[in-house]
Amino acid sequence: MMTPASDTVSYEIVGRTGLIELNNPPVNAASHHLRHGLMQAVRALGVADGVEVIAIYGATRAFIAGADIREFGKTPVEPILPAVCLAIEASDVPVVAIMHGATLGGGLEVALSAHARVALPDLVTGFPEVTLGVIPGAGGTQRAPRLIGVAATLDLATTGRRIMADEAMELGLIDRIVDGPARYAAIAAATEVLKGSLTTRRTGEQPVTPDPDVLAETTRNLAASQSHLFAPHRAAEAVGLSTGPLDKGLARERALFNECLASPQRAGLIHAFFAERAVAKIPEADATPRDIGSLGVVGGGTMGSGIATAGLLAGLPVTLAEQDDDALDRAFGTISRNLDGAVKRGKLGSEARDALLAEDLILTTDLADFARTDLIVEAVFEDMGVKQDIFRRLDAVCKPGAVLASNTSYLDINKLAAVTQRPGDVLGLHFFSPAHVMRLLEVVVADGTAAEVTATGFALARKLRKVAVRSGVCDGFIGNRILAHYRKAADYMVVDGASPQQVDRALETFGFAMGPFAVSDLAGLDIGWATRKRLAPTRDPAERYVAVADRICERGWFGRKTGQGFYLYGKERPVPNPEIARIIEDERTKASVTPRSFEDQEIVDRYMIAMISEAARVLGDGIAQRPIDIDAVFLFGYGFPRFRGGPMHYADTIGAAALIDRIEAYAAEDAFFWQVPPLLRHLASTGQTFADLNKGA
Ligand code: 3H9
Repeated sequence: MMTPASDTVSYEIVGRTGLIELNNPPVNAASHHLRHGLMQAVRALGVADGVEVIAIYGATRAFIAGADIREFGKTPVEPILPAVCLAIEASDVPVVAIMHGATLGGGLEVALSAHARVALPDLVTGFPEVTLGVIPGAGGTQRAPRLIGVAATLDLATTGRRIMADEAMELGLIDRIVDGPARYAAIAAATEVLKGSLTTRRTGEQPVTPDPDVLAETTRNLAASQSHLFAPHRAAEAVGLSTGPLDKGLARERALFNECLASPQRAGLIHAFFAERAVAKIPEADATPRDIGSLGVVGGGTMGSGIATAGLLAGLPVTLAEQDDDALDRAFGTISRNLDGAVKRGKLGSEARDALLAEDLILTTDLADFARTDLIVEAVFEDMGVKQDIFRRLDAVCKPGAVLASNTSYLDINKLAAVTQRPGDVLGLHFFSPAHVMRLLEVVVADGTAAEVTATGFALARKLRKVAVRSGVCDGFIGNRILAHYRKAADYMVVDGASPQQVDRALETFGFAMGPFAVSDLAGLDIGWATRKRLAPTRDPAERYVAVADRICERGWFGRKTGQGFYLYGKERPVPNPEIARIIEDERTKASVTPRSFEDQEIVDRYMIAMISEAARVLGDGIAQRPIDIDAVFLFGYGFPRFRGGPMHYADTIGAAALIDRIEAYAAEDAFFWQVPPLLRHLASTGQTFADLNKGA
């Protein structure tokens, strides 16, 4: 009979075996009740009459997915995980851990403190702590080297790489792999221990061989490639100490873990982890999505081909339509190259690639071939008339219940829905380039979009392994609307005296994958040019306008694809285009601007505050549901530094009142651009943060 040790842990005695069952759904996070119960159970079974071996297993789909990261940043509640691990390791009755499903971070640390480890084939293990801004804090950096050596531990602990059962076995992290339900495996493993056919020993008592060369190399590599991150360096330092006495190493590991816990990067990275999951909480979550067994794409340009590639990689048969055979040939070439890239990255075998192209991809010039397709994404040129024409034609040929989506980056989905007889089936699915790689998908919900169609957009994103974020309709939706605003701040700074390279460098040092001018070159300067031309008739004359990018485009320079833009391409690495300085100089003269110098910090401040301001307006207008949705858009679609958590999370580190002070100071030079968003005023006057608006997410 099971005896409860806490509300998430129970134990029982079967013959000479003490079984401990962990049951903290969904993933057995090592929250306070689990730690407490595990400690109680180990102690109780350690002194129970006739118990000669203890086996621990999970009743959920995981052994233990790690520490409960919702507890980070709060006052720790005893027993802390290191104490639980010490108690397990010290037990005179041998303990065997059944590692299955997610056995990550603190979960692996519990298993390492056991005296033998048996895995089920579904095991996923490793030390993902650095991806959350911390390091293993319950002995992982000290015990793992005693089983798998310093080099392999350094690899796992500094990269956060997750490994499967086979690799864990090869490394020596586990003793054997067995089949069957976790409880049976626990009973079987315990029997083997009793028979002596599964050896037990204390990990902490095993010798460890120093590896100074590999330690020095890792430290050097981290300094070169991860200098902006806090945790990986501390993880390496902790692993380096594992060759000394265990107690000293454990104490130092704990101190380093606590330093990481207190760092703003930990808060940012954990916010990013939850952002990825929070975005799925939408008002339509209870609606039943329609079945998506096939995908259609209209348009075989970069975006259309990328979307088709994403569908193929997710196992969906794809039909792609273009105007003529030449365009279809080009699309086929792009999709083949995209799939080749997936083969190179090890995501796909070359035979599977050939099969996808031969069997799952249909190319057509006739929209009538979409008659049986479940969901069709239009990805043609950004022109309302052209897109409306496509929607009319799709409406005529698609089966009832088919979902009609537009990949437009800016245009009004309501106007597309209006030309069909089925506005409820129409929505925006805004992919980001390259569409088979970038994880963000904005699901744009129009006035008449049916709830189950929105739910279908989210279901498709799950299938494609993308992060879907719900957006309302406005010019540019969440991401591009905010981008259009803060991008202007970068242009203003360039005319006022900073160079594009300085702006890029300052923002890359802040943590962006690429600066805004390098991004424009990559995306193609013609894209922004087309948008500016489209919006020109509605531009307010009071708004400051910077024509530098227009002047560049007029020369036929569209960035990377033409070899020239803000930078020159073709050499090993891009170099600043000397002509740009002259164009900027002309613009300064025309606008009678006397250039001044900018500190890098001022560049970051102006750029970020412009971003936060427009984001606050997007929220205030109800285009984004919550601040955390905006964070997800920027983390997964715009190269925002993950360790900073997203623009709204970052805004909270400055505070609403301080943000308002800055905007008002900037407004002295340009009151049109720098306006305080009403939502920010509301937060300041009520003492709230953006995080408060996420409550319930
Ligand atoms: C650590 O262990 C530090 C120690 O070394 C030191 C201690 C002293 N805590 O992802 P899913 C929630 S650091 C709290 O959708 P999946 C998650 O938010 C930790 N909650 O499912 C979601 O909640 P909701 C090291 C957690 O099947 C629900 O569980 N461990 C945690 O796609 C389902 O999650 C890690 O870094 C957690 N640790 O993937 C592992 N984990 O339903 C982090 C999950 O309310 N976790 N939740 O949205 C993962 O990688 C994935 O969640 C996992 C399952 C692979 C486990």
